[in-house]
Amino acid sequence: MTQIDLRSDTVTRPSPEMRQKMAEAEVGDDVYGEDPTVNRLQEMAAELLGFEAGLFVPSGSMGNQVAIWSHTESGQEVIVEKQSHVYNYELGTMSAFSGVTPRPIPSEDGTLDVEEIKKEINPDKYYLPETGLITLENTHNNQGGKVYPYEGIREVIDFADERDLPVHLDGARLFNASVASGTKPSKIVEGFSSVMFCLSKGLGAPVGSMLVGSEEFIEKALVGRKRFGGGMRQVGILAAAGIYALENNVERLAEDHENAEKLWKELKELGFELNPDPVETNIFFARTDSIGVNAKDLADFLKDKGIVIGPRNEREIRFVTHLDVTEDDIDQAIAGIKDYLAG
Ligand code: TLP
Repeated sequence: MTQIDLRSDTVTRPSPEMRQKMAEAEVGDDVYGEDPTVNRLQEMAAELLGFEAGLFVPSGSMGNQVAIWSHTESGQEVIVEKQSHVYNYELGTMSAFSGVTPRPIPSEDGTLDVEEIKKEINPDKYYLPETGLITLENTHNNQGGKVYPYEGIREVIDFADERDLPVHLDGARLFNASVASGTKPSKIVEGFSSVMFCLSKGLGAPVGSMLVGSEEFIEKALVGRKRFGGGMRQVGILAAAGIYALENNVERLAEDHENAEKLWKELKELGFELNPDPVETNIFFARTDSIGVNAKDLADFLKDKGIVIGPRNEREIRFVTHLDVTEDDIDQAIAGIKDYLAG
């Protein structure tokens, strides 16, 4: 039975057309910088976002962590939003591998208030840790795919410029933010010191993320990637999937957003408490205790119908749409949830 998988946009499978491009890819040893397909993808990503250079990395986590390693020195602090992926789901790697401490700032909606950032930067005293980097996340996973407002980004970047601080963007779902807001990706990322975005989420590639920045930054990141065990060889077969994804799967993210909205509206009518309200991109969270439903029981019920959802605990489910979920699949998921509630 084919499954309707609403757990994450990481579950997408490469399409026959993408596989064809992968099979035909020209390859070489990328540790020697000799894989023409990887080189093409790196140039393409850099150009698309308005940066000097790009680097293909195996995962989003590695991209973020290589960026942190490249921007900071051991003993420094990194300002992060408290619900961010770099802080919560990357296993303390910034401390383990880069020797830096995260300085988390809580927020209502995943965006950082510049006044709060100011408070978290230590005065210039030799016995206090120095801030080495600020990271932002757009769209924000733990806030249900919320788009970081453009003005909010500018405020953080202007402040960081004044203090001569680098700012890294975890843009795992940058293209979702771009499509939802109608803002070019290169405009969203203007002024950042580095950006990571994922090819293997909504864009539908099987593996891989990109890091972009200045030439100097990417030279350093190349060392970091090798040190973290991410130097890859004839990896053009994966880069070809990334090129295909960038050429074919960006604009269609709008369909994922429409599907998420359809599901969101139905669940709202059924009485689920939803975050964000309204839904902005391809992710949202549904509180099931608001209607007396156990999220895990609902997940078990739907699984038997070939619908896979991701309860975080007994009270909350994350729903994510992506290119392997059609409008018809959404209708089936809604029907399944209604069946559960009726029974
Ligand atoms: N997110 C995954 C899980 O790790 C939670 C998902 O299913 O959403 N930044 C952001 C904002 C992410 O959401 C993720 C992955 C990453 C970085 C890391 O990417 P990978 O999984 O490629 O290391």
